[in-house]
Amino acid sequence: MINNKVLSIILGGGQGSRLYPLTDKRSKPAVPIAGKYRLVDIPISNCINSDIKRMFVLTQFNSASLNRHIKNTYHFSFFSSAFVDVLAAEQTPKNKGWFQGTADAVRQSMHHFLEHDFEYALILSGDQLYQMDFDVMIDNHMKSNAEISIATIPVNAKDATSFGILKSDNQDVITSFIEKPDVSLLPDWTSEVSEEMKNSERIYLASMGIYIFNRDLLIELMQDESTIDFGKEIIPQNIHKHKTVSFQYEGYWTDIGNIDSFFEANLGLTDNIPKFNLYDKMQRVYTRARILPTSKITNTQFSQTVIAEGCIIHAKSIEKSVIGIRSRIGKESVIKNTYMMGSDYYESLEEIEKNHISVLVGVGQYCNINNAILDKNSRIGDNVTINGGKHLEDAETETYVVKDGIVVIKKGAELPKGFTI
Ligand code: ADQ
Ligand code: ADP
Repeated sequence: MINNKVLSIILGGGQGSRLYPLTDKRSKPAVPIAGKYRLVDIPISNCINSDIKRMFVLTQFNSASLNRHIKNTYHFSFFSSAFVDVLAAEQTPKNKGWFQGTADAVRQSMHHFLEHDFEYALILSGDQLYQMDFDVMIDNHMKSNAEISIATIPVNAKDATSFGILKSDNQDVITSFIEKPDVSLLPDWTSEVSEEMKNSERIYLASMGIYIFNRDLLIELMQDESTIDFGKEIIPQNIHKHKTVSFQYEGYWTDIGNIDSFFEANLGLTDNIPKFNLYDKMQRVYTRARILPTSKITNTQFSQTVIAEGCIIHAKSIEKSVIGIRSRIGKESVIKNTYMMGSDYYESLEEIEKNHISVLVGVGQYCNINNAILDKNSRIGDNVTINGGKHLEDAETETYVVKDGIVVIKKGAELPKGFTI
């Protein structure tokens, strides 16, 4: 029952626009992933699977879809102390209404946390794909008498510059830490890692942005208003003052903070043996039970495709794609390397007629779509071609954005018949 002593704090995203335009009309934790989930389902499910059932999600703004999702998904028994609460940045005379950074987000929400009994605060990022048992990490934190624990993972030189990199002694006590080191500094930051990691050149120990703090220490550290971020200030300033331990993890873990990594993580689910296992009985990923009908498919050739419930598909072929809930795809369309998020609703024949809707929600007939993300409720007319790839330069129009060669059709956008990208 140690987990009654743990309160989980999920950092739901800053002002940053790295996932734009997916975060244009919703807060980051509400971004749909893997066809039927939302980003926030990942840390919440990891907590539930680790028997941690008191969670706060900190977000810059309370989008309707985030609140609806949390309210409709995470129902706990009347007799349980479990909850998932969304805390949005509040405007007060002292601040302008945004969380300035991760530590500032925790500081501004501290009064909510302190209403609860807990001994350890587990601080998690909201934009990572992984399945981790926090129980083991908490146990390790207690056994090693640490005041702070950081979950760490070996990474290669290419990735090392985007993370906090650290070194630890043979007791796993962290002795030095540098946030996002310049490539020229890397030779000084290698660590002893397992043979397997060494063979794949993962010789730098990166912070996964997953922290455990003892309650009293967190209260003390949050009193210094000059600290904005955990990675930039709190961790480097405190490793020598308070026992900080590295908890090394070697399973699958990926940061999905930008369009490129988000796209790759989603399409990765179509691999023969995906690194992120949605079929694991013990590590379930929870989401809203929508009670959707089964998917109906006519004349479509599928390969390496993941498809959610409630779809109506007449496409010619779909390859290496993730097709989200309630997706509708017309005949003779060819879809490849695409994440189609699906739709929030079905349009009835009466509605289509009454509202003179010419481009229906979903993908029309004779379309050709490659290297794209189609956000929810988008309307792709007949004979549309979207050919994403490195040949395209970054761009933005009213209906779509091109980032790193990936074409992102905005939520609810309409591409007329014959449109070509
Ligand atoms: P980054 O991921 O670059 O590095 P940051 O941008 O601070 O750090 O984001 C951490 C998490 O907090 C993300 O989930 C983000 O969405 C969220 N977040 C950011 N600003 C926020 C705010 N103002 N309010 C609420 N949530 C916010 C961090 C560490 C590195 C570590 C990597 C691992 O600083 O040391 O290696 O995470 O991914
Ligand atoms: P989900 O969790 O299924 O992804 P959301 O919680 O974002 O979806 O919203 C789903 C709800 O959105 C549906 O139950 C539906 O009531 C509503 N909705 C949104 N837009 C429309 C629309 N244009 N017409 C009908 N219903 C809509």
